[in-house]
Amino acid sequence: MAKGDKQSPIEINTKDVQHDSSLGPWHASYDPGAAKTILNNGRTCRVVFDDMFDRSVLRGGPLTGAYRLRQLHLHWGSSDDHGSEHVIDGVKYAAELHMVHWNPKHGNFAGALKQPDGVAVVGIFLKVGKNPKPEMKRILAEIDNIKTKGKEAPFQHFDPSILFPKSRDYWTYHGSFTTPPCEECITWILLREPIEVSSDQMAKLRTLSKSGENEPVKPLVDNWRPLQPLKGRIVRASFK
Ligand code: SG7
Ligand code: ZN
Repeated sequence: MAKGDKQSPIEINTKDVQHDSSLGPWHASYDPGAAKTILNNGRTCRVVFDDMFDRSVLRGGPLTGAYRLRQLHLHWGSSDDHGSEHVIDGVKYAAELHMVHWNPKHGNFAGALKQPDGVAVVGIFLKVGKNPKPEMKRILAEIDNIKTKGKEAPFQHFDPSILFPKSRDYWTYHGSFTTPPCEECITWILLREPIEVSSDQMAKLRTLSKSGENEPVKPLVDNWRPLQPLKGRIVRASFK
């Protein structure tokens, strides 16, 4: 599937994007009680949510119906000048946060992966700046508890909507997961406005290890997939 026609990530060239006035606003309605654990799987740092019923959902925008929040995770680089998966007009951000939701009309997550409208991922860019978002602190405070591959810690009473930037403007296109087998089941919703983090916060993320507890430390960095060809796809924007 990784060689398909709808792969992610892509570079967004803002001059080629089509404004679509039919694209409405998106709404997240998240239950802080749905957060369960945070873990290091050797490839990323992930927060997992209870998705047994419609507790935390995303609606609107390019989507039909409600999609359930399953997990969020991050991609980052070995230094502040790269790390995001999507690239905007040649600009790479220090990191990219992905909130992964699935369409419950397909029964379960595994079923949703097989459908073109199965999954919706909200992507938020993290930019290094002077006014870091305090909301990232909760996640970063747990890094020391999940240093090595396979470590997991409780992560409860967390509303991930605190991580959204002020503006709800977004770009949207149809693409894939960025890890094998790269199923082409994702409606990407990429937020135009990045959130700010500090260089120290980025450094903290890079202290995670992709090796296990009793193995030599291998820094978990550069967990982003390279850009994939657009192959005629049109990226739409919710804004002018
Ligand atoms: C991260 O990104 C993990 C994966 C995720 C993958 O490596 O969060 O999740 C698990 C359960 O390992 O893959 C199927 C899936 O969610 C790709 O997600 S992404 O396309 O949003 N980057
Ligand atoms: Zn991702």
